[in-house]
Amino acid sequence: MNDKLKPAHKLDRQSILQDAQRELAMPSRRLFGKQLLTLGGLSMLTGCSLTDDESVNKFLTAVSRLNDSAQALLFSPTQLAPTYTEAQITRPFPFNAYYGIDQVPHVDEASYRLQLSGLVTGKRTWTLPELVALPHEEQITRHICVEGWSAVGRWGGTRFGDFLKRVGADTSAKYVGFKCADDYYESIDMATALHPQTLLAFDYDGERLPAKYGFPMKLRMPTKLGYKNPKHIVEIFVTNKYPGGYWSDQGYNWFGGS
Ligand SMILES: Nc1nc2c(c(=O)[nH]1)N[C@H]1C(S)=C(S)[C@@H](COP(=O)(O)O)O[C@H]1N2
Ligand SMILES: [Mo]
Repeated sequence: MNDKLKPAHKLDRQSILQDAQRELAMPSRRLFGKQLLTLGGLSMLTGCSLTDDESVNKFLTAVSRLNDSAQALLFSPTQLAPTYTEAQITRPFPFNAYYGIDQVPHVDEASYRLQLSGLVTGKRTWTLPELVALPHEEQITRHICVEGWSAVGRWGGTRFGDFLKRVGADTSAKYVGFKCADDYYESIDMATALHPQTLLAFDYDGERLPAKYGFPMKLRMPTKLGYKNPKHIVEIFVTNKYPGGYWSDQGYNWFGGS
């Protein structure tokens, strides 16, 4: 990771440092935040998979000893998260949200329009059929939730970086933010937005995303923890002003790498 120091890396380091500073202001979150920052970074680096509580705990212990600068070095936007086989998919895949499954928002497909705003030249709206017709990819990856579970799932959709370029997003901007059909909101660094495994996902396991997993679309990032992956996206914006997120505004680590 020392050989490809692109501007995107520098941006990420800034985000990481910003995070670290935010955490210093929240002593109760200090250790927790550090753990979140590099759990997956370390697993990718060592090529180990986090398959059970014991391996996760070992990683957490190791990670908590690292200082912030070492953590910043662990993240690489060009490093790929592990992928899995069909047979490894967790069935049934868990549902999670800040509310119960009976309160999942139901978005009407016919009237649905995705809004784009901020530093984007193509400010038109998109219908779901138009989005689904974009070049398609599938991924089988592990979703890791800070609540202590992880699960392997299969998502299909279009590469988010390609979509951003298609709509004329300023990819030198710092952040991409998301507004959702529930009260959820999230934002990510541009390097992660452009990561090849970051998908604007319309499908789960070969079928259109069911409501519980984020209909009509979610952002799927195997390089980020579960809460960084917004479901029920209704608006995407590009900005240089830190937008925060539903959980990070309550003290969770913003970078949220898995
Ligand atoms: N809109 C929205 N997106 C969300 C959430 C939410 O409550 N609302 N919860 C997050 C959290 S904490 C997790 S673990 C995953 C759960 O996704 P799943 O239901 O597909 O497992 O969605 C994330 N994205
Ligand atoms: Mo989560």
